Amino acid sequence: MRIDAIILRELQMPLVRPFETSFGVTRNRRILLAEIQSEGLTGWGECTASERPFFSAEWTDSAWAAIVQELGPALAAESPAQGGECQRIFRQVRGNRMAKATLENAIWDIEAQREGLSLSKLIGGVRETIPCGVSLGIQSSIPELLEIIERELSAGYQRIKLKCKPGWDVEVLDRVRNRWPGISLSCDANSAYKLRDADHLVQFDAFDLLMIEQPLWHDDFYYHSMLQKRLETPICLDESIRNRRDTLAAIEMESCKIINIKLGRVGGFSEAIAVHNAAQERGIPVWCGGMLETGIGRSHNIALSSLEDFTLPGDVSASARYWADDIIEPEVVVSSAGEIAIPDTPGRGYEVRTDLIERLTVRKETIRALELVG
Ligand code: OSB
Ligand code: MG
Repeated sequence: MRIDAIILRELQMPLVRPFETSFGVTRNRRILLAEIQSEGLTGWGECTASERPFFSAEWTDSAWAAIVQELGPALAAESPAQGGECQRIFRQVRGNRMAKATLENAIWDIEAQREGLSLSKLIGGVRETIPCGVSLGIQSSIPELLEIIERELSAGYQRIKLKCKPGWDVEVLDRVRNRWPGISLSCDANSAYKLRDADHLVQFDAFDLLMIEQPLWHDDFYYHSMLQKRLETPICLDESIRNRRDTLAAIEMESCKIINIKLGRVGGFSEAIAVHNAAQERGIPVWCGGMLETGIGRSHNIALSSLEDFTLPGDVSASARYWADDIIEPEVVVSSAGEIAIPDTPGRGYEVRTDLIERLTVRKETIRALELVG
């Protein structure tokens, strides 16, 4: 498969509402999109790096540089027949997994189109719909949060995840659990606590949570294993899991009982599938996380969520929760049963609104295959 061009764009897109986590507030997204042209087909990938290096060391500008200077030229010099070849092509570049995933996922999109398969079918997906949850940012007051939860539950979402941090945790969870005794509820600390907060975190056990996500350090397994011994509530790891080996380490050490898989965080579909398989073989359920993606990243997340071990509702939700105008057509919608139907047309299954993308683009660079002399 000859790579004819890799076009990297940066789009600026305001979120419909700010999203606050324990590490800060996001109001405007800077989205990197890779458009890869190959023998008449076009594949799209989205970079899930955030605007600042707070969730991970990668951020928008580091990913841009990694793609333009290293990964794009390396890919353009090869003719990968499959998304599964990208790891070999990128192996000299350490880390930069979100940048790698941007390109690799676009190659998987092309491969699916060439095979006439939906991306879900290409990767071995077994579902026709995926169960959806929502991730709710930190709000300025508990009544405001309760109102938002009310709205999301009536829209059909199957699980509510609350961002938490010291000062926005026990009281919030208590109020929510009291108001809705039966709902599926979880929380995500994004590393806001230390092991010395274990006595405090034990209080979370009173709220019958599905899980607590990444309570401790972003790069830790050992302290999470010590904390898990003290908690009834299952720990889910997000930030810590970079690849299949991390998955094995975390499971072996009993650092978690559930894993959140994010395509960007693990470096693309190949590694995401490997993480999924490793967890499934060991009886650990997984779910698909989100990084405030546009419809392009969202469509990749939908395909990934069709794998068998994605048994828990993910953070993959409707386009309209994030964007006034999403860049795909149709936009992602969630049924009143809280499900997204997996498209069965070749590739990602959503058209790309190229006119809108062009209007939102603030930076663009074309990376071509090197001309071979002679
Ligand atoms: O930890 O899951 C996270 C958003 C940005 C960075 C980290 C996380 C999140 C979310 C949002 O929880 C999930 C989504 O709705 O896209
Ligand atoms: Mg998380």
